[in-house]
Parts: sequence; C-alpha cells; structure tokens
Amino acid sequence: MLSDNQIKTYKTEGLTKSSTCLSEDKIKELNNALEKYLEEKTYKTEGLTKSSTCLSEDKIKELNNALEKYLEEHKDENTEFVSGLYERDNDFLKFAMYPEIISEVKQLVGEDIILWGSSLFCKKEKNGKETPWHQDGEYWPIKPLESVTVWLSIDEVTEENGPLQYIPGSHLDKKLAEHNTLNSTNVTLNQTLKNIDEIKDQAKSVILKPGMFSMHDVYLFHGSRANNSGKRRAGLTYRYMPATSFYDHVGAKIIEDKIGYSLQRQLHLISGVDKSSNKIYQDHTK
Ligand SMILES: O=C(O)CCC(=O)C(=O)O
Repeated sequence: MLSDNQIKTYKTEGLTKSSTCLSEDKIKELNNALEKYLEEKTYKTEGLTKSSTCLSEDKIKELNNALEKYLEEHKDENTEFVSGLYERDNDFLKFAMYPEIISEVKQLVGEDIILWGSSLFCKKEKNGKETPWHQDGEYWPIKPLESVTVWLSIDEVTEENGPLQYIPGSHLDKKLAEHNTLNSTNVTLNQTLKNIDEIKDQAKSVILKPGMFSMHDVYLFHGSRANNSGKRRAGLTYRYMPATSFYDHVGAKIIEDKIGYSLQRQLHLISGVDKSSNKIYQDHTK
C-alpha cells in the first residue's frame, strides 16, 4: 500500500517509488521472460543464439563417454567431420532429445518438429581442420528450406581452438548465395561461399562451455578456422526442421554428388504432427 506521503509525492512530483518489492520467485519469472524474449530476438535478427541453459554434469559425462567410445572404435578413420552420426552409432540419438534442448528448439521451430540429422565436428588439437564459410542450406534437400541447427559443445570452445564463427544477419534475405566446391583434404566440408572476403571482418565467434549449445538458421553464413591450439574442439550438431517441410530423399542424390557424402537420413518425429508426408523412421510422440 502507498503511504499518504507517497501519494502526496505522486501528486506533487508526478512520480513515486513503490512501497514493496516483488518476491524472489516473481523476479526470477520476470528474468526468464526477458531472457526468452531477448533470445528469440537475437535468433531472428542475428541468425544465431546461445542456449539459456547448460546440460548437467551427468549429461556432459554421458556425452564424453559416447564420444570417447566412438573415437576409440573409429580410430583409423577421419573423425573431424562425421555425418549421419546417430545412424552410425545409436548412442548419439538420445542427446538430441534432451528436454533442455527440445524446449529451446520448440521456441524457434514451433511445435511440429522432425529431427533429421546429426554430425560430429571433432577438430583435433594442432592442425584441426577448417570448416569453410558456407550456408547449411547449400547442402540439404529440405523443401521449403527451413531448419535449425543445435551445435552442442563437448569440449570448451575458446577463441583459440577454432570456434564456430558467423556473420550476424547474413540469413535475413533467405537466399542461398553462390558457393564453390573445394578439392582439399584440409577442410571438414567442401562447399565455400564465393563472396565472403569483403564481409569476414563482421564475424562473431561462438564461445561455449561444455554442455552449452548454440542454435543457428539454415541461411546463416558460418564456418570455423583451423585449430592450431593445443586443445581439441569437439561438438555435435543436431538438425531440426519444422514438420511442415519435406525431406527429399530422392532429390538428395544431386546434392550428394556435389558434397561427396550420403544424405540418406533417419527422420525422427520429436513433437507434434508430420504435416508433409515425410518418410518418418521413428515417431517419438507416442
Ligand atoms: O563446427 C564447425 O566447424 C562447423 C559447424 C557447421 O558448419 C554447422 O554446424 O553447420
């Protein structure tokens, strides 16, 4: 309740302070609403946002165990970029369904969500491969082209070990720019944006603690430098599309020839309803 004095102040000065303060719980609610609003705004304007949460110690340990097991079992292969990860090793599927991740993906994709892909980007310490600047949409047979990538860090990502970098706002006109095909074994992916040099100085780095993730738009210009530091930089990507889009397994064949790896994927319905007659491999909503 306002005191008589406060009411007087309001009348004479035109402003008075409250006589009470909101409870801790209500302040937390306010903060959450603000963070959610700012997060959605950043994603829309910049094309990338960081998660508001970090996975628990236990979940980070599970991630590490799955990665170490995978690296041990595939030690004679190139593991700097591995596509179709959960198809190769089913242990990686459950991480894509962690509620901490799905609740944030829902805020960006909506209620009807299909998980359609996963990759490992495990840059070795010293000589870890560069990921050339590209737009994800150049690689994917999704119609209409809509998808959100979760980039989940397993290692600490610093400025030194080749963090994901992006050009804020480069997704806004929703067009695929021209790419060239590289013929090099020193890169993780072979498509590279043609006219990137003049805007490279606008790049921002995504610095993450283990267990945090970023989310980026399918049209965003992004890439990462080689890792010349002494610390490995491992992260997983999970790709989610709205179930209003169609994943074209047949049309994918043309892109496969260009990028040099298979795009045949298991599609997992994570929430809501498939609205585009997709070939769903597993329905997790029931
Ligand atoms: O982690 C990287 O080096 C690149 C990741 C990337 O290109 C992607 O998530 O689409």
